[in-house]
Amino acid sequence: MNQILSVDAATQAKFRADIHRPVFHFLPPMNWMNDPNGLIQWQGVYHLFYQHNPFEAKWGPMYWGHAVSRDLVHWEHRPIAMAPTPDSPDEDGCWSGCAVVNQGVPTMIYSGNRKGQQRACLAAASDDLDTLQKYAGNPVIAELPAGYDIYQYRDHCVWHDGQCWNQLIGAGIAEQGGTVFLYQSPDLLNWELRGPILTGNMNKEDPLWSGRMWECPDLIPVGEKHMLVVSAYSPGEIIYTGYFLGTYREGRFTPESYQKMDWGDREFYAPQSFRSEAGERIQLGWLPEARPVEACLAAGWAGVMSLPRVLSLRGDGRVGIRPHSQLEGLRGPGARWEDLHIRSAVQPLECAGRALELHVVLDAAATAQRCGLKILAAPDGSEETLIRFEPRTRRLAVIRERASLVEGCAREEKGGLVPLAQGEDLDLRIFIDHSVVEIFINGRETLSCRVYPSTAHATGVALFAEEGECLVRELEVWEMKAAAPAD
Ligand code: DQQ
Repeated sequence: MNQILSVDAATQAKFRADIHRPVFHFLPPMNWMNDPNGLIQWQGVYHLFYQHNPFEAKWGPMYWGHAVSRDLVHWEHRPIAMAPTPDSPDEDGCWSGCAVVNQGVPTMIYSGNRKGQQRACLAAASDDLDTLQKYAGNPVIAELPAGYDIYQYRDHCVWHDGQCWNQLIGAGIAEQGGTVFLYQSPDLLNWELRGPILTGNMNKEDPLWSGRMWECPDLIPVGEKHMLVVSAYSPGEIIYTGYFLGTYREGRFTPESYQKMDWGDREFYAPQSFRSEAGERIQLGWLPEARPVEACLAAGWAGVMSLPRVLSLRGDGRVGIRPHSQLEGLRGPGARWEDLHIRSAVQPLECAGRALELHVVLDAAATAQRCGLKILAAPDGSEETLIRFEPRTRRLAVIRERASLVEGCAREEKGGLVPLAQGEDLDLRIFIDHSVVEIFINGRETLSCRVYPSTAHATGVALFAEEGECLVRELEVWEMKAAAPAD
């Protein structure tokens, strides 16, 4: 498996004709992808590794796919970087992990999967990161934490604090809930358990149920605070990714708040972040499919990477999330409108497409009961996705009831309450990429989900207002250029 997956001409043609396959989001040459892994910028080059089943468009034996980029937008596929080794701790899969630089050597810490048990393993990278050499002494942590009734245990977040290496591992404690264990080490090889930095409560629904275990923990310094990002998991089911905002000190995380990382729930999962050489905190997440497995197998691909997001702590003490500025380089021809008054009507716009960026500024004090945009809309209304705002309640949602005529695609709405300040407009940046809709809401929240319109002409965009009026102060639309490298 030391070659780049070659995609035959017939499959390439099939992918080009596939109206659901994104063109400016990253995805592997073919077959299955899930979590981003080993994110790092090394000697100027961004490296994205990812959970990959190279054999089929469904989850299975996990390999590490690999791609490189100079701008986080145009990615070049590299050979598969890691495969399971028979009779070893990762014989059944190389599961998720992260990258650090150890004495000048980029090094991966990942979960080796053997007979349903995951253990921390190490692999050192060549200078171009194309080759990952597994440590002969794997696993580096052989036993589960003693004294805890562990329900699942895997995934890694590692950093050096100037004195020693710190490693977080996600887990669940039976009858309690998700937890994150802290270990420390002088050399990445010998680890000592320090204990949980935070444990959830699976019997608590408020403010959100946080699942039975936490996958893919990520501790992120933002300003003078920390985000602790965890992906909530329940037996056999991914639920959503949440984050605690609080402070991390001496092995304890003290949360001040907890909320969803993205309102798409399971449709944005297992994100990982890294610090770029320019000092930005960049996060990528997995956008799973929301259609039946059979549809993925027939399509020959499954799983998309989110756009690169920049995280920060804003002046108002909240987390800021914005699309990386490099994405602006993908903008093609555009159009701009100002002060559009929509009165209990649908106003089609002279723009259409499956690869678009829209920027909408809407007066949040509209009298309409519901207003917003229709996208991926067929002229006869048989298929359409609504991005709908209710000024009275401030709820923003993506309505997928009629997004697709195809059976089995997700139809439930995704949404949340936009925490707008007095007099603040609703400000949306919306990225549409075939089956992906990614929305950045007032630079603070995101909503990502998948839609699968089936008709070739379901490309329309319209503004609408129901039972009243709304004012769109500003609307900008750009056609987005394809960023995917030629397969
Ligand atoms: N995916 C990996 C695990 C991780 C899960 C396996 C999250 O390491 O917990 O493919 O999606």
